[in-house]
Amino acid sequence: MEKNWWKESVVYQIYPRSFKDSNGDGIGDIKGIISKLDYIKNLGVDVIWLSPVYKSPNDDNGYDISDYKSIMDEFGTMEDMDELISEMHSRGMKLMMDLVVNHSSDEHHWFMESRKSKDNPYRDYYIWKPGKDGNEPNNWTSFFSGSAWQYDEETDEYYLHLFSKKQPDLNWENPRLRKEVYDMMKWWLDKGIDGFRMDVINLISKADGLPSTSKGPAYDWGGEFFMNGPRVHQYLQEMNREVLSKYDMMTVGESPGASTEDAAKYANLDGTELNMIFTFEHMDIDSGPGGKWDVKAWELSDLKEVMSKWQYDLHDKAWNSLYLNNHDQPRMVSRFGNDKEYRVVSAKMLATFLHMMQGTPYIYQGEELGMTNVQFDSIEDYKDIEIQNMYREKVIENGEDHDKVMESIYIKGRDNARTPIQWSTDENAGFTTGTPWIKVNPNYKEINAEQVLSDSDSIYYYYQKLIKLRKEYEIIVYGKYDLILEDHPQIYAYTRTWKDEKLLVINNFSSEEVILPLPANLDFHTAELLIGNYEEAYATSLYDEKLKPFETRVYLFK
Ligand code: ISL
Ligand code: CA
Repeated sequence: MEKNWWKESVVYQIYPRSFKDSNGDGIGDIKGIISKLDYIKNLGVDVIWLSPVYKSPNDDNGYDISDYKSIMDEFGTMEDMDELISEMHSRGMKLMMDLVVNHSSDEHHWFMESRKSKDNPYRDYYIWKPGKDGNEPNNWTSFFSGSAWQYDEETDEYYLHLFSKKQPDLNWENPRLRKEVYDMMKWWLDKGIDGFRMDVINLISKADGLPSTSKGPAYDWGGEFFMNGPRVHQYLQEMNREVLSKYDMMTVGESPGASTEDAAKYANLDGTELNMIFTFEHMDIDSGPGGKWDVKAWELSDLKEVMSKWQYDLHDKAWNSLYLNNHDQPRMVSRFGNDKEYRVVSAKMLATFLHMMQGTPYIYQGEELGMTNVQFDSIEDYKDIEIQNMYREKVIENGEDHDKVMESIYIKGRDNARTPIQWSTDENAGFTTGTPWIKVNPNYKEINAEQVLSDSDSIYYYYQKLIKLRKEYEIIVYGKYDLILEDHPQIYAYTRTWKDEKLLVINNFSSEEVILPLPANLDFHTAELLIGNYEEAYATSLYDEKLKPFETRVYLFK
């Protein structure tokens, strides 16, 4: 397999609004990030993915961009941005920016022009349609509840918005729009950034004629008509020829609804499209047929099946990204581990479980502290547009039970990931001297950066060790994955194989002690314990066949 720096890297994601406030206005900013670069660098990460910092009215916290070439006032200035780039580069870190080009803000000047008249030169930058029999052009719902269409009086037509009505979808069929996007990308790359994380990039090509689903006229999820649409590969290959291939850079495409067959094209090893994509399949194992808010308990067997499928199907064909949480997902320790008694050990186990797979690992800010989900009493305390729209639709418009909906928000809401980073035991967790834009998780006195930095056995230092191992052992990056103990109800174990080496990764996903059935085909006399989350494991041997609650161990066989 070809070696590439982006396969060997570890990425740290920053959601700037919640990271660190430098001026007391309660909103994280670029200067705040700069003040914490050493903290990130010391983890050993190579790349920072920065969620959007562009000019934005913040309907969706910066994922609604009104000017791609300037910086949001709350976050700072273009000078701050240039300083961030050079401070990162001087520390040997690379910067991956967020590219949000499935849609823009309705306050972008392209859209303000576009809505003026049907013959405006910018009209075709967006997707406009006349209504059908007094209704929307089709029955699609948006990701953020309600119709995906908004009526505009000015020209008596509707525009498409797969997300909020302040996020009109850009029309990728228009070659002028595509060229504008490519030029903007080059402008940032020429400034010195090192890559792009591409927001919902697999939604950019919509099916011809924008048909309603079979459920029509009732509103319905129209994903089949815009996820992995007819010309998406054509556009990405064009983007690759025009932009990506001209730079030594890294790309990851966020791709809800992409299968491993789709991924084999998007992230093919020939490099004609992207380096890797973010899959959502493992994020769906705790959703019922009703979608995200139809919460159900997840099963280890489902996690094994999904993760293994991506490992096997992409092997030698494409490259995986590895993540268990981000700014849109609940905190991983609350979702897949145990955020009470076993918070620290289970956070370390999950980290090991993920980082030892084949792919590029992503750490979401606060993960290295073992930050947890949050429960606000009042719906008013939630800031996320997805949560607010869903609550309004379900409880206020459809009379669903308030408590039940709040419970689903506690488990799945995006604001779980967006509470301010807990830096210290100071007021507001040291995030701001003012009033934070969203409430701080009340557990900050116990869970914070000050604490992990002063405890050599902390989650932070465990990540440092994990990342260091990745730099030492090629097998961790390139080894082939194989699932073992497939039917075990508590243990998720797998091997990696590279040249004549083998890695054995054992994870107990339960809060009970479990007997470890040792695989007979491995010669344990030659095994070396590379990392584990219980001190005792180092004193004993693999023959000590009991695994403690959430225990993880990684053995190397030579
Ligand atoms: O957050 C989700 C789970 O409910 C997803 O549906 C999410 O909206 C989807 O993955 C797209 O996410 C990306 O684009 C959105 C933005 O709100 C998210 O923050 C971003 O990651 C629109 O730009
Ligand atoms: Ca600020």
